[in-house]
Amino acid sequence: MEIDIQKKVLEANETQADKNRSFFKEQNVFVLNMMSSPGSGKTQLLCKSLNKLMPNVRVGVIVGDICTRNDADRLEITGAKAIQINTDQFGGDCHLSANLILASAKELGCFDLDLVIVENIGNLVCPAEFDIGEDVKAVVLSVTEGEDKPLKYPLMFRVADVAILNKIDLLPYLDFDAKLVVDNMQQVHPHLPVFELSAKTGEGLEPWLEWLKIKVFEKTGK
Ligand SMILES: Nc1nc2c(ncn2[C@@H]2O[C@H](COP(=O)(O)OP(=O)(O)O)[C@@H](O)[C@H]2O)c(=O)[nH]1
Ligand SMILES: [Mg+2]
Repeated sequence: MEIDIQKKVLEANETQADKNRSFFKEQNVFVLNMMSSPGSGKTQLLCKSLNKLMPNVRVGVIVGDICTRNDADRLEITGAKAIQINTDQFGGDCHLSANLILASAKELGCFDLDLVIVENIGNLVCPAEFDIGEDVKAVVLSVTEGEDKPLKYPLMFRVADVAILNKIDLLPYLDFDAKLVVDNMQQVHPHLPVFELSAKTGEGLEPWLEWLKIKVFEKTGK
C-alpha cells in the first residue's frame, strides 16, 4: 500500500516535471537544480556565482527550505530576484516537487532570464528522486562531510550531471582525502565532472562557471 502511494506520488511528479520542461523550453531559459546536505555551502556558492555571472547572464533563483527566508534574503543581496519556498505549510517536505517549481518560476518571470537556479532543500536523499524539469542537476559535497558519502547516498551522485567539492580552503586542517572522494563519486557515476572549489575564497570558481555558461549557451543560444 505504502509503495503504491509512493509510486503514484513519483509518477504525478514526473508528469508535472515534463510540463515544467516544456514551459522552460518555451521561455528559452536554462534550469539548474542544486542539491546537497544542509550546510555544504549551496547558498554561499550561489552568492559568489551570481556576483560573477550577472549582469551578462540574467539569473533568477528559487530556494527551498522548511522554514525561514534567510537564503532568499542572502541571495537577493547579489541583485538577483529570489523566490523563497517554505514547505512547512505542506507538511515540511524534505524536497522541492515539480508543481512548487512551476508556480515559483511563473512568479519569477522567466521570460527575461537566461538561467534559473533552484537551491533545493538540504538533503542528500529525497531531492534526488524528484525531477523538477531541470536541465542539469548539480550535487555539492563539502570536505567536512567525509569521503564515503557518495557510496552511502549513491542515488544523488548517480542522477547528478555535475558535482562540486566545496570548502577546499579547509583541506589543510582536515584528514580528508580529496582524491578518494572524487574516486568514490566516479565509482557510482563514471566520468562525472567534478569541480573542486572554495565558495568562501573563490578559488576554483572560474572553471565551474565556464562549464555552466557553456551549458546555458548550448540550450538557449544566449
Ligand atoms: N570555510 C568555508 N566555509 C564555507 C564555504 N562555503 C560555505 N561555507 C560556510 O558553510 C556554512 C553553510 O553555508 P550555506 O551556504 O548556508 O550552506 P547551505 O545550507 O548548503 O546553503 C556557512 O557558515 C558558510 O559560510 C567554503 O567554501 N569554505
Ligand atoms: Mg542554503
